[in-house]
Amino acid sequence: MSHIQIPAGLTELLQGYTVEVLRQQPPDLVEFAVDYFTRLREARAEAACPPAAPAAPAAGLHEPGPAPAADGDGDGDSEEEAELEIPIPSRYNRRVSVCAEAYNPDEEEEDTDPREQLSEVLDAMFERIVKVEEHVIDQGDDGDNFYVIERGTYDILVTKDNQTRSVGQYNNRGSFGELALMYNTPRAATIVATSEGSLWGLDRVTFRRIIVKNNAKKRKMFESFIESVPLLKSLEVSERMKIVDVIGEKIYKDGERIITQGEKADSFYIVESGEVRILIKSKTKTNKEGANQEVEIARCRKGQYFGELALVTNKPRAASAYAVGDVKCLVMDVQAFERLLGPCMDIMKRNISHYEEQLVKMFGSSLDLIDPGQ
Ligand code: 1OR
Ligand code: 1OR
Repeated sequence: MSHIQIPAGLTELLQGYTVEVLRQQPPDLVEFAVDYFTRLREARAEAACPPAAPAAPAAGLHEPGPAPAADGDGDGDSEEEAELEIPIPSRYNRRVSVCAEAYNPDEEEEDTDPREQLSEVLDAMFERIVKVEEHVIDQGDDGDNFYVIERGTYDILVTKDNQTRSVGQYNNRGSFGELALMYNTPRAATIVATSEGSLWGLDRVTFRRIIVKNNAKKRKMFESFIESVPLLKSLEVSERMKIVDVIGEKIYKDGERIITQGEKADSFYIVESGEVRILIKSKTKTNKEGANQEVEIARCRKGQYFGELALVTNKPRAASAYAVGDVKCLVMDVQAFERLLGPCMDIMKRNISHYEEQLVKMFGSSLDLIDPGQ
């Protein structure tokens, strides 16, 4: 067995150089190496003595920093930005450079079969058992792993201006720790277990190889649709691209229930294709079985959203949603909703204030509906 120790950072350093060589195909490798490592040293020197601003955490607080591929031209390569980017100083100052890991999907090898990708991910995943109060992630640290929750509850804490506050929780589902890996930023929040728990971790390298590559594909797939969604018009292009990074797509068959009135909410939906009916239970109208009948109150079509009300008001779902014909929806979890849709909150709140007016218009003053808040 060899006892030679690989110095910390060597692999990243050489990978970074190699990736840049592959990206830029320079004619003279030595010349390029001199330039590359000089740039790296300059960036590191700047990172080591940051401007007056406090240490790293603030940098990645609200939003992940500039994403390597979030250049808005949609092709996922951001040559200029990537090269100019100076790494955000981390507590340990280990990150070599942002450009070192800039990702260019166009230069990737052949597409691998999704099943192969899946088995690669599963092979790479490791279980991590956590105790109560254990910090899984500390804000400001470098990103090492991405985590999927198997079980347990976790607090999301954010420190800003020396004040730490809880900004949300994970309850036995969801995943976290993707931001630092996707955007090469320090950890944007602290994640603390509030119960015993179990997580599946995926290392940074595998995460980036598989997930970031898929994100690049997702950008190609959903970019133009996301650009067309009226709600998101007020966002910057780069903000819309971050939405593409976090969304998932769900498909529903005719009549399938997407949201159930009265249930706890954890997702937000945008109709990608097809139509969605919004139904609310009537207090007095009952069906043969004596159950409260539902009445239709709205329809959502392509580009429209639903499921925001419960997330904004922190109440159970006010109504149910059903697919009319085959429906595709883009789905976002509550954490991403809060993190990325802040700028659209005014529009959503304005529309929510119209719900009540419309309700009275539709049903007059005889509101025999089951209180949506229940
Ligand atoms: P990460 O790699 O930065 C911390 O490590 C993780 O916490 C982060 O990835 C996300 O997966 C997760 N802001 C930033 N990160 C969040 C947030 C969040 N929520 C979960 N994470 N906000 C809270 C939204 C409910 C915004 C706070 C201002
Ligand atoms: P949610 O998270 O409460 C049900 O889940 C969704 O139906 C809700 O978010 C809205 O996105 C959507 N009142 C309440 N929810 C409505 C309404 C609505 N319309 C659509 N949703 N009214 C609409 C009137 C046109 C008022 C009648 C109760």
